[in-house]
Amino acid sequence: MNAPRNAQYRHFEVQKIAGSMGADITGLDLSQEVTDEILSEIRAALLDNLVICIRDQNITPEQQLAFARRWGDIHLHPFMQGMEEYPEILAIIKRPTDKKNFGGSWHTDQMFSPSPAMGTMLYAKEVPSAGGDTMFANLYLAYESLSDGMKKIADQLYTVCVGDNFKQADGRSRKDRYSDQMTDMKVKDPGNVQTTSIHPLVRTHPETGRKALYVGGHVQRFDGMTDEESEPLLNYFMKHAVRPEFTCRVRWANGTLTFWDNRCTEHFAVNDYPAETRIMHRITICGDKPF
Ligand SMILES: O=C(O)CCC(=O)C(=O)O
Ligand SMILES: [Fe+2]
Repeated sequence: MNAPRNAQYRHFEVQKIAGSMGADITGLDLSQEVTDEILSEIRAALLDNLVICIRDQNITPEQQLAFARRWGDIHLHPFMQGMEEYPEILAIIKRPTDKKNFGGSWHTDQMFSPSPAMGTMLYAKEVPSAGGDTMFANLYLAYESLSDGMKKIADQLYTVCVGDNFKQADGRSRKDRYSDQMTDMKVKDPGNVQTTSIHPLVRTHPETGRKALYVGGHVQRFDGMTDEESEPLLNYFMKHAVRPEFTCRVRWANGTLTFWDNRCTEHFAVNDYPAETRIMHRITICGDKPF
């Protein structure tokens, strides 16, 4: 469980940002060599806090990629075009004229893939003067707080997760929605990459062994049930998972690198900065098949 504030970390300071999850890390410089010892301490901070905000960084795309590769292979987004010079980095850009933002609903990354992203690393290049925060929810607490009766039901369910055409999108494809709403985000054809997958609703975190209620906006329905049959219970789980006491809210500054664990969290990028620009550099790390 969560460590007492700052107790076990030798290489940097860790300060929790909410009661249930999330921590700021200061005193770490990712432009310098990250030794195995430092890396294992960062891993401990991530597993304890689920979302870590490494503050005050000044790193190049190469340095961000090198740090990301320490965690595993880079996961390429099947629908989104990476940066021209760095295809493994997705520039998340919202311009003052864009009405929508990327990630503006509760979801966990690449849940539609057979092996969804283990983690996502977002590096803030340009943030609005206020707003543009990202909210997170702790899916361990979402599961652990269910009654024994509801846990038994949840334990048996599997979700059908779909990468395009989510229900909230009025049946419009990503390409259609994004091209007129997010001018600088380029959608690509996923080709033959699998973008619909079935996962257990309750997944076990491969490193901590804790169970999490693995829900997010990509879930279309429960396996073996119709959309209509799934809806009431799915709505319940979606709403329950983001109860305020399970969440934290990350306030960005230029140079913040936030790394989150998609295996036990979901997130929501808040779209509350209509006339400003926000630019992030995003790298996702490959994950395992949920069990
Ligand atoms: O821009 C953000 O704060 C998060 C966007 C998002 O959902 C993601 O990068 O996975
Ligand atoms: Fe996301």
